[in-house]
Amino acid sequence: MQKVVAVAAVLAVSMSCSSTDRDATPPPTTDRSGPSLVVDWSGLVPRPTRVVDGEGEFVLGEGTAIVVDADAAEPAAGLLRGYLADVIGTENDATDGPVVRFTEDGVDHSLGDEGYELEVGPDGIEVRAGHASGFAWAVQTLRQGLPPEVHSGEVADGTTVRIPAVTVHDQPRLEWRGVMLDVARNFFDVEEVERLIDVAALYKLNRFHLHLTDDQGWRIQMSGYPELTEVGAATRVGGGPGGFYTQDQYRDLVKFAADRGVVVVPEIDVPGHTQAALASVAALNCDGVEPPPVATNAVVLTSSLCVGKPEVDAFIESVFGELAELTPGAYIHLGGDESAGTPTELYPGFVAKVAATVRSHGKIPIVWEEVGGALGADSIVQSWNKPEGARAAVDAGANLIMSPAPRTYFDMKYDPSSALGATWAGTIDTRTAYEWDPLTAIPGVSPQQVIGVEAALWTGIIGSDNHIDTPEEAQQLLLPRLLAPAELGWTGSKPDGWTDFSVRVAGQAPAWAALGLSHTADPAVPWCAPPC
Ligand code: TNX
Repeated sequence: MQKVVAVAAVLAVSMSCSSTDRDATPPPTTDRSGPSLVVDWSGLVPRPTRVVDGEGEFVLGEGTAIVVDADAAEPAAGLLRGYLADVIGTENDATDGPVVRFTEDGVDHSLGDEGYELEVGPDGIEVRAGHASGFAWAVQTLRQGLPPEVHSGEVADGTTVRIPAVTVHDQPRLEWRGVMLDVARNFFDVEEVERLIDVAALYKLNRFHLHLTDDQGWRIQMSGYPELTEVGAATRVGGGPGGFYTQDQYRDLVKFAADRGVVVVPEIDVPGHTQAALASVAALNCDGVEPPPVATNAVVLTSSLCVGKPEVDAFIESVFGELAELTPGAYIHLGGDESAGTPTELYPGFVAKVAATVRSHGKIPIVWEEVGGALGADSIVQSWNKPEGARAAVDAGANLIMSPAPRTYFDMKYDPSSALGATWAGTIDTRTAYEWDPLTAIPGVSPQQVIGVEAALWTGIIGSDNHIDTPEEAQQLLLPRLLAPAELGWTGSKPDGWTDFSVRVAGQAPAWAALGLSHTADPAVPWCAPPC
């Protein structure tokens, strides 16, 4: 089925500090009279697998149609339409003129689920992929070049965009490219989370891990236990107001992400990090009488569900069952970290039982490294601190996600002079976040068992009175550093790659400003002087 979804389009694509052609004269290949913008393909983050320059250019403007030949491309084409909304003119159903065409025809199947080809020639743009996520990433490649005016909706009428002919052939190196947001210590509303999911998608990160529960908050509505959000969502670190996602809001978040090629990975952390649950549901405590209050300080406590109690088993079945039902993605994270309050002899059996519950609902269990080899094959272990847990996990047949704190914990300060952030895992500037390789980070672990990399934004700053409670602070801690794991996961790093990478990172700043995103002016990055 062929559908024409758009219309007069002005796609403005301009990249990097060196792109200064905004005010260039109109292109010779068109008689359109408005201003023209020029695309520069050199600054993409992550760098695509292969970019081959072609001859000539495509001039995009009023009258350009977006044609969808593949059902799998509908969400991506819809997004492109949205990105261009402020510059698209009247409806155009004509397919005989210049088009941006989404098609599965002629796709190179070796590109896998996430790969795509983007071919720009004088007559139009063809986007080829075999799956929805490939189309999604192709659109983000196009979008990433949009000049600030287009992101902010400040394009003059009649603008055209000259896109140099190119063929981009692109696919990721690693299947798991994630970012975690701790919404338990500090709550972020749906709009704020969607904004961060959108940033993740812009850099082709394909997993958004929501740390939904902890000592300081329970953030997802559960119909079996309404107390969890009535009591457990009331507050946040520092004692300010809390919040939670209704099931409908959670479904919306998941859909928002899915349309962008991003899978939401929800985490309910058990048996430790559970004081918000213990405060809400008295029966989860061993004494069952006097539950502790929800924590409001940024410390890791020794809370634990009362492992072995039938009420705890019923709770696990209910909340993980409900979460699985709400979550179309393949994964559920069950935490398992820092459970100092759980009797050591009961801990491995308990996490194995929770993992069995997750599997019985058709999902793949993910755990933090403390669980080690307790779950065996068909599980994923997230390594953050000590190599022993990761080694035990791979010995037992599990796969690894690499989140080493000194490289990926973006609640750390950029440098010792940073106002915001912790230092327990050191300081992490963008270069430190870039110059390592997830595949070889743990000696003795085979690269085949490392499925990817994930950055983490914890929002209670351990060992400090300050904490992250505004969206701007979260953005400042993520940008620019988040681009490092994005590049490592998609392209990989070269030992001498920092200079090239850092220039491309610097070139993103105007887009962030236009999108209303804050960032940190990390001195490690060669920011260009405006206008750039
Ligand atoms: C460790 S990593 C934690 C979190 C803290 C974080 C602070 C992990 C599984 N647990 O509970 O918020 O450090 O950096």
